Amino acid sequence: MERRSFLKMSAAMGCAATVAGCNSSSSDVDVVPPTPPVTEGETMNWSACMVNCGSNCPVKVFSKDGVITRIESEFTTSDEYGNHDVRACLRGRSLRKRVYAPERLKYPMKRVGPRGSGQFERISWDEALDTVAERLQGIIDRYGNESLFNMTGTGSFAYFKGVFTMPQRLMNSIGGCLDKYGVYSYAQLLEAATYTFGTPYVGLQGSCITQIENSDLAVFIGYNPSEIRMSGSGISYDFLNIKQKNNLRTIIIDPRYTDTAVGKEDQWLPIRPGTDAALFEALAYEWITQDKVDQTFLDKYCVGYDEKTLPEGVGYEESYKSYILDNATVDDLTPGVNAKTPARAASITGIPEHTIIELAREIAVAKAPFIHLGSALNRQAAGENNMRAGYMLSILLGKIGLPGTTNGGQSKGGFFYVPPLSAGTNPVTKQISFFTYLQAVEDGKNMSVLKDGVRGVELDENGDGKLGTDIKAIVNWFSNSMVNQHSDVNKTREILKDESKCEFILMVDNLMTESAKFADIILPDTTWLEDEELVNQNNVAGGTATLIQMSSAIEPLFESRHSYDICTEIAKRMGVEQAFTEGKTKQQWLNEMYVGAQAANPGLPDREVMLEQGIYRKYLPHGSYIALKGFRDDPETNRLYTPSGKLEIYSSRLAHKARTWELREGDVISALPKYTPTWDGFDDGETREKYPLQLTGYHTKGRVHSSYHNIPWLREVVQDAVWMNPIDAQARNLKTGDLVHVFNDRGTLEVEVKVTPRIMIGVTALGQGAWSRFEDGIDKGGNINTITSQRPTPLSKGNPQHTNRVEIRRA
Ligand SMILES: Nc1nc2c(c(=O)[nH]1)N[C@H]1C(S)=C(S)[C@@H](COP(=O)(O)OP(=O)(O)OC[C@H]3O[C@@H](n4cnc5c(=O)[nH]c(N)nc54)[C@H](O)[C@@H]3O)O[C@H]1N2
Ligand SMILES: Nc1nc2c(c(=O)[nH]1)N[C@H]1C(S)=C(S)[C@@H](COP(=O)(O)OP(=O)(O)OC[C@H]3O[C@@H](n4cnc5c(=O)[nH]c(N)nc54)[C@H](O)[C@@H]3O)O[C@H]1N2
Ligand code: SF4
Ligand SMILES: [Mo]
Repeated sequence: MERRSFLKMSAAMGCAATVAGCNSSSSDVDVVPPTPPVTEGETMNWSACMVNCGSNCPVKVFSKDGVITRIESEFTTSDEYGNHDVRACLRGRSLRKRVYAPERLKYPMKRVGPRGSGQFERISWDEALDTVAERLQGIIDRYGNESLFNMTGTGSFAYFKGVFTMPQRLMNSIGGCLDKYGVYSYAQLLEAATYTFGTPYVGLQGSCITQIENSDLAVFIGYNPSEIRMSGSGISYDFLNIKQKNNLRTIIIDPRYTDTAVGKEDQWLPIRPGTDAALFEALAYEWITQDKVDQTFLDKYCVGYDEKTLPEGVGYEESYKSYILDNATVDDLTPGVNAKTPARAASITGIPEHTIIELAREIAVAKAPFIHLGSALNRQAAGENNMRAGYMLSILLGKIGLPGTTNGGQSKGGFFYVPPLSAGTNPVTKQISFFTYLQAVEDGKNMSVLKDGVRGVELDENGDGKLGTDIKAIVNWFSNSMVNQHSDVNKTREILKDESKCEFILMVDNLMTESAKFADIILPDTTWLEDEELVNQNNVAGGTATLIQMSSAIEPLFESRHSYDICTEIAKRMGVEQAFTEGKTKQQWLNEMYVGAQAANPGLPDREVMLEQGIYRKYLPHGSYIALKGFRDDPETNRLYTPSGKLEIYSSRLAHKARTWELREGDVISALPKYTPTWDGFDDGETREKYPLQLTGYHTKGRVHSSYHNIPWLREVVQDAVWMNPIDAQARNLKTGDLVHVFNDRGTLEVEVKVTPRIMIGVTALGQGAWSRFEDGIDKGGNINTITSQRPTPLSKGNPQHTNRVEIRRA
């Protein structure tokens, strides 16, 4: 995000975004900010925005008489690239509105009407905490700890009161809870990376975005940093600066002409959602038939490209090369009728054949193509195969582990380590995929390894085993995923309404969300601006690493309490206070964390100094990472964690799963990465008749998931509307601003339509995260999850939330 637009945007929102006090520092390290401008009687505290966008931007919070008066962003540097401020985006700058929102939870409450009716009554903290402890203990006594589920969301990316720490520590202290694997962001790509590169993390450790300095071609596929990594330490800022400086050629492949593209791209290739793997196969076809693949690299570093590196007993016809060419023997290289030609890809993807041929040529001649696959590709019905097929691009050309290249993983940035509060160990080993939690509420007992991807259970001679337990209680912290952010809201509501299934639901949040309405007990937590924390940006943000020492700007509002105190009180009532607190106060833990951060980051000033200074910042403190460089340099010493130690194009482990797993009709697990047509996909003839439009989701700059949706400023700045091509709109007699119904068999939502050539014909798109608001069965809040499906993906059992078909008509 460019500085000027930041200022414009904040001005539009009435923020006092002055550049006052902007004095430059001679070095790019450890900048000490000038004394902030404080008016008579006002105090200033450093705080941060801690939603899950990857940035955790610092903000200055001004207050007077215990009331927040304004929020400002960081303005302390020369602002030259590399020594630039980590400025908050439009959302962080509206934080005051979040603290004082009318939806703010004020007191503990208990449900008084039917579950989901939204009827609650104020109760005392003692009554609320006693009830929580009694209900959890009762359920543990009756069904065991494995019937508890911790629905952790991503609402607070801190290391003390944070998504991976405090609630799980409480759960572990009381004997554990049913474990889960996967996350909404990356479930399918973590699996794809595991089979290709050996560990899930490699999928999250693409090269540092600043490697584009050394690249001559950036290809962003389903990747839109200008909206999803927006801050001063966000990837889009690095991208824009380096692109401008080096005139870096950029190709964007996305059904939408995105903010990353607008006016900056060299080429935009609109593609039908869910069909990227077909495009990748056509590129492979071009490279193989024109002898552009790096055969030496494929022979030395990979398994399964051709007959030379296939596992023993596997014939050439099962190699990647044979799959692409559709030929049966090594010697006959004439492509068969099922060869993965550009003409075939054109009919699937909607990208013209000659454009695909030209794209193949351009990537092949680039010295260092930086090919970034966005996680949008993984949030699809065949997400695992989309990602594995995409990893093939860098692999086939041998453009991996070299300056200017990446491995298709999520781009990293700069990063300071903060030792988190330990969550401890979960005594329960049984795991389900996070996305199948409602199945576990309905009939967890019968969920199995081979059918549902259950892990950590005892196996029979066939390698199968049952979960043997249902979820009976759900605790929610930092999360709106129980209802709003999960697929198929109507179905979710029906299942959760039934108190005989899930018997107890606890919600700890700041706001009365759609998920909170389904709680039995609601507890109000403090907000970030009332908390003290030491936080960093997490490492999918940009090149500038930051640490922020937050301090409480105001006293906790109403009766809200910090999660540490809430957890301690619950632990006390359940007889495990010592296990949870280890006898330490909140302040002692925070002090300890600070000492740990200092040990990990020599040069970090003392805490007292940081309380004044707020930010500790450095551009690329650990240099600019190149994905898989170690492996490239020395593949023997730095073997990958795959069974072969190499990049596995052909995976024997997947071949085994393909034979043994019980899949739903149409689902595919394959040893090789393959384009697989899916339910509700472009080529799903069954639903295409009834629902002619594809609908994909995206992460909009108007909010982060459901966070910030309730800020009227942001609703004015970013229109919530379903994007539609003028040709599709004309056929339906619609114009921009018309209120429409978007529907399929799962539900109906109401939003405005935005008619724009920025989206391809036959495809529509809606920003995810709007708060559902049902009236007469129609979601007038416009939440895309009213029409998404709970059907899990084949391998990771993850969320296919970008795969949808709908019809749209005037409301
Ligand atoms: N402002 C904002 N920023 C965020 C978030 C947010 O909610 N709001 N969420 C954060 C989180 S937790 C995450 S996981 C990341 C998500 O990051 P991503 O998953 O990368 O983000 P998306 O917006 O879902 O998708 C990126 C782009 O892919 C396009 N797309 C959709 N389907 C397809 C497809 O099939 N093929 C291709 N080629 N393109 C497709 C979309 O139009 C969009 O422009 O963003 C993070 N940043
Ligand atoms: N259709 C569709 N659905 C999606 C996606 C998609 O692309 N399409 N994206 C998915 C992805 S990638 C993700 S990561 C998930 C995100 O889904 P969630 O992790 O549920 O994220 P949010 O919706 O931001 O909800 C965070 C909640 O945390 C609360 N919170 C914030 N700070 C605090 C605090 O200090 N204390 C407490 N107790 N609570 C706090 C907020 O008020 C909010 O209710 O959504 C997923 N859902
Ligand atoms: S939403 Fe992200 S980019 Fe915006 S202020 Fe918050 S942390 Fe920064
Ligand atoms: Mo995410």
